[in-house]
Amino acid sequence: MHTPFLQPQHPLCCWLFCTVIDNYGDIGVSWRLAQILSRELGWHVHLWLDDEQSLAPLAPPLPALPAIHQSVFLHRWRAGAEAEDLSDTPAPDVVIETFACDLPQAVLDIIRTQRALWLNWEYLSAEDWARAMHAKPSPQTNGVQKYFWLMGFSETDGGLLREKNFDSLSAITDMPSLRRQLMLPPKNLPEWLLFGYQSTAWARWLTMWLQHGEAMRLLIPAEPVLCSLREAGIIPPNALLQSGDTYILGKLELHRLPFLPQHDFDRLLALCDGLIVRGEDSFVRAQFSGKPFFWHIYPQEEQAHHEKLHAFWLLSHRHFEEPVITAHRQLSDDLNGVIELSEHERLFAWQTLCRQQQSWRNAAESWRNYLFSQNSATERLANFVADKLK
Ligand code: TRH
Repeated sequence: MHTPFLQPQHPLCCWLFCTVIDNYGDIGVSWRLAQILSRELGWHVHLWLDDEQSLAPLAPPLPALPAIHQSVFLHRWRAGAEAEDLSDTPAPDVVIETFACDLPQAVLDIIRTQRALWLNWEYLSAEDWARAMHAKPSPQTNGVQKYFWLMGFSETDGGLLREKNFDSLSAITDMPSLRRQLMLPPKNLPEWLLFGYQSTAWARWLTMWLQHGEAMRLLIPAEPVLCSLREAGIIPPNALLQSGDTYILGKLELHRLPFLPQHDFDRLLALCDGLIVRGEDSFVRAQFSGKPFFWHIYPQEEQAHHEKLHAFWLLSHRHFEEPVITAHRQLSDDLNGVIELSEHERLFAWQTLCRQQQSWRNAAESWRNYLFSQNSATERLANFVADKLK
């Protein structure tokens, strides 16, 4: 159920700090959050980055820092050590550290003296503990409370980052030009996006698709999947090195995609018939697309990601029917190394999903509609901040 969100009398100033661990997820979530806070809530957003090069492919062309870029003020910092431009930046009403990054002492002092609202924007999880921790305060050594913000999939957690104009962001108004941007030929085959991590599972899944025997175009935007296929000897070392390259394997057409700016990413998902996504942000966007998808989850120590994977699908599978649930769960576990199916089991599960593809599509749409019936993360945040700062 949507509840209206509260607008403050004057634009709030928000300081946002991001540490890039690896890949595009940390910066991808921080950038999306910064953009929505600025464009939709009208906040003045200052984002400190420790690795601006990771933002460059998501938001080109990136100017030299400090700079205002696409309505966000960008600055440099080194986690735990120093943040540039502090004295030239208006004092914050709200400070958000994404994924528990380590703020420098000068910033901690400003939070205390300004009595800024301080949040730790955590990784997304469907697990019960995440819902229980959401919006809970944790007292810090500088005498200030820090609140946990835990995004999630229900009414009682931190919600998901979703733009008000999601429909126009994802709408394909000019298909030929989008396909040109993606260096793709005209559509004549079912197309699946493969955006995942390095894994031996890719070779097994290619074998599965070859055995299935139906023509498919596999769209591959990043190196890890290709590295895995080269290492397994499925494709030669010199295949698919450049964007736009194609490699034919039986009835499969493998296509190397260029990396798109983040505001075009939803259109790529909308163009596909099915998706394999990873990490956090692409995982959420796949859900918003309403397309059949698998989640290649970010691997954690001691296989902690297996529980996270299962917690999500347990929730989402409530919108699915048998036999799609069983086939989908088996393949998801196989892709993520929870189990290893035999060739026969894997093929059988895929064929089940193909036979039931309408049911699978309906389930994906139903899950999307359930998510869209809720307030977004930033609508919830606006209410939380209005309440805490009153
Ligand atoms: O890149 P990711 O794997 O990122 C992460 C990090 O590894 C992080 O450390 C980890 O904690 C986290 O996952 C769970 O996956 P993610 O989150 O999906 O981020 C990818 C971003 O890249 C997302 O914002 C979409 C964007 N993107 C584009 O903008 N254009 C593209 O062409 C592609 C393929 C992706």
